[in-house]
Amino acid sequence: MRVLHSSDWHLGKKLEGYSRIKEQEKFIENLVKIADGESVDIVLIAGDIYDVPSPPVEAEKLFFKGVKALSNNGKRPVVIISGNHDNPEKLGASNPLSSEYGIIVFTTPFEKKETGRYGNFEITKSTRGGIEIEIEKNSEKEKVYIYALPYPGEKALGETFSGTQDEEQISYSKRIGEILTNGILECQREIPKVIMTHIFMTGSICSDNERPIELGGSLAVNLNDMPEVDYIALGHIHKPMVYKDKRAVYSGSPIEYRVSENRYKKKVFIADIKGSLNTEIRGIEIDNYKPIKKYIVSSVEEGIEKSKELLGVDEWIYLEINTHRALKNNEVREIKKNSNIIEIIPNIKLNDDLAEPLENYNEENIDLAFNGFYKKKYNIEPSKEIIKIFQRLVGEVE
Ligand SMILES: [Mn+2]
Repeated sequence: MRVLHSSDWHLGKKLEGYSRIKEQEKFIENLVKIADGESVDIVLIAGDIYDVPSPPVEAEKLFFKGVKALSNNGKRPVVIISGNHDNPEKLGASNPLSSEYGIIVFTTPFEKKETGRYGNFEITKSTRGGIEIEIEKNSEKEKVYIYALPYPGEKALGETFSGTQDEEQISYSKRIGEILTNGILECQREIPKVIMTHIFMTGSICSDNERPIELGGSLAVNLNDMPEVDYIALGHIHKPMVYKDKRAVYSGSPIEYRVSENRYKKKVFIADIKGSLNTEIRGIEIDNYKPIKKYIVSSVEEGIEKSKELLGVDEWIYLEINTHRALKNNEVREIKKNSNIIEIIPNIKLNDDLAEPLENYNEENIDLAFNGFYKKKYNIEPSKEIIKIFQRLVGEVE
């Protein structure tokens, strides 16, 4: 049985206010091609479908269109869980319609699904949080048990964890391990078993030497507390990661959502599940439709040059400018003629030692004093707007 695993789509997510929907559309198109081209039997999407609880309409449209295409009109089961970014009720609202297409959305922990026909396949058995799916492949029937645990935060679980930070951490990890182990034990048949959940997991990675970044304050689950199953489809971390020993995989987000994510390739994963813990896992690299780049230049002039040089280059650009003075409005406008420059980061090295304390001046010449102070500090005359703001602050104009 061949499973396609993706997560953390964050549909509707913006970058510095700029929409990413076009890139997200391209990804979904690509994903459908992969599902068809690889003759995938089941698609798993492990949470954070949307970026915010009330996503924009274009994001919802893309989701509906995308999962319908992935389901191949009900021939291919698509199983979805909610992540910490999703509004569970909103995500599940389409269930009565989507189940006709074989799209199954788990929104809260321990949800029990109805057995029966979904699209062109059947849920032959269901438990609290688990489903046994029967599909037909090459005129033979195959079964898989999927235990789905949507984002198990304290609120969703209806449980709180207390004690010292370490104790809290340990009891959370043990509890999630217990829920997953019990969930898997509910299926007593000798069929492949799959877990999908949206958690922050810690543990060693065998495919490379990198370890997941520690997220301050987040409750994490230790890999050792996870049960042995044929595949664990994880969501939450944006970097693809494979925990070989436990056949646990973070597919990661499909497109770069921050400049820090541009150091590695984005992926989706294919798992060939043969049963008895024999699973072949491989990542498929996703095209980078519009990379996020950061350029650092050493003067305002060089910044303007760079902006011209990058005109028409399809990248999201952060331009960091090392300078001894503030940028003038016309310079900002010049740079922003390149609409791909989404943020200018002026790194101003101020002449702090030159600045005299403002209290040396009296009220009569305070404008003059401000002018002098600003000039010394930023090496340019303050603009009219800046003077106006200053005057408003000292209460001279309304
Ligand atoms: Mn998440």
